[in-house]
Amino acid sequence: MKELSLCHPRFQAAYKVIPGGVNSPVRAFRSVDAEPVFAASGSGPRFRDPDGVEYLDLVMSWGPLILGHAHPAVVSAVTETALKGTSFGMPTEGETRLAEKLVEWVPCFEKVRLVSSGTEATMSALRLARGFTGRNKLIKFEGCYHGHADSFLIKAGSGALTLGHPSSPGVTPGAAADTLIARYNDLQSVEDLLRANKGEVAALIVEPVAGNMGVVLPDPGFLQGLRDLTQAHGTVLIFDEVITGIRLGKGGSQERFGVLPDLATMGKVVGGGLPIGAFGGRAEIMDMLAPLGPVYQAGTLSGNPISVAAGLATMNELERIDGWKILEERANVLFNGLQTLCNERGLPATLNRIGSMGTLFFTEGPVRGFADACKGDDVLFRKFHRGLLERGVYSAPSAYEAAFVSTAHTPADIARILELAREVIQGI
Ligand code: KE4
Repeated sequence: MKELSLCHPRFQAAYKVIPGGVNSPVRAFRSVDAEPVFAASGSGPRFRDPDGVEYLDLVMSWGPLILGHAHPAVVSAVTETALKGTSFGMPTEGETRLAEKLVEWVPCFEKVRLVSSGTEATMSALRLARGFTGRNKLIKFEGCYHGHADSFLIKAGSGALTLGHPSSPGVTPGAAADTLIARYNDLQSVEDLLRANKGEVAALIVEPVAGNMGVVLPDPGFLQGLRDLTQAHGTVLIFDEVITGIRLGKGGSQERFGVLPDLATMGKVVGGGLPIGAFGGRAEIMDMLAPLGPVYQAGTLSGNPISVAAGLATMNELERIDGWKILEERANVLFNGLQTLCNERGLPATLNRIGSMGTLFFTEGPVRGFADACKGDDVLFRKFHRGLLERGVYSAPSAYEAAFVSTAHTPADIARILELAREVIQGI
């Protein structure tokens, strides 16, 4: 059993100079009454903390590490590229190659622009939709998270929800007034907002598979319903595929569910663990972007050669090994196993999953939206999280996040995780 630190000097040192000791709030372990685990090195499905303690990782940097930590193909691409320079502020051919691959893989991408984070991708896509339509308002869904730009921090998910501030102070009333909130899997709530704000809604942004209230799947017909409603109202439909892009397949959710948005945003896997974001869609809309059009968007490190190399290496390797087949097989065993263990123990538990992402909610199902997700038993969640952590399995320190399987998680690793989870669940 791992001795969890209560006030480790390394956390004290971080806490003195970094707010909360972390550079992103969801890492803070605040909702699980513990101090964050520090990482020192990673390899495959595992990482070690600075004391050399090893963990099996089910967070995988919140999604980017679909091939596992320090995959040789990614490390060599990064190393070779860095030796030739790290940034130029000029076009490079690698950016063209990554853009070409994204346009080839992602159904709605006629053109794509690379940026440095998912937040940059979503905020830029929203500005573009507003510029294209000449409208101001945005519809988002309660519990969905699209990064930390002002317009999105209204009833947001992920860390904002975890820490109890789904609507952040500092967002002006003006910004907040332009953000309308609908309920996930409730088309009527969307239609009501579109009718009440006729001709004023520039964009509707949705996680086609929600990952930030925990994993919540779209009901059959929900995404197509959004497509039809936004089409009828001249509203730009944005799929936020920062989590699902590439992870759910070459074409992400739009391919899996056969629904074509006007724009889509990506991040995480596209950079293979390096800082990246991307947004793309119909050329008619994308060509509104400077320098072609009047909608301004820019970035010193946009299309950074090293992030691009890591992303290309990741996508090429996934294609070479048919990574999605491996992910599906391994995730099936893990997620079905966890549900079975909870059922055998008689715990109220619902495991929502698609492909290699999933969330165990400690509540009776179905979990179809934000209100359901919030019914999860917090005490059970904390016991489960801590029990796994003490046994060397690192899962998300928040009930509103996803577990991610990588191609590096072998069948033996999955079996080991289930063996340890059985111990925890039997002890709850
Ligand atoms: P980033 O700016 O963190 O690269 O991406 C923002 C973002 C946008 N859209 C979706 C659907 C996202 O899930 C995210 C970021 N995800 C969170 C975890 N679910 C990042 C982890 C963190 O905030 O530290």
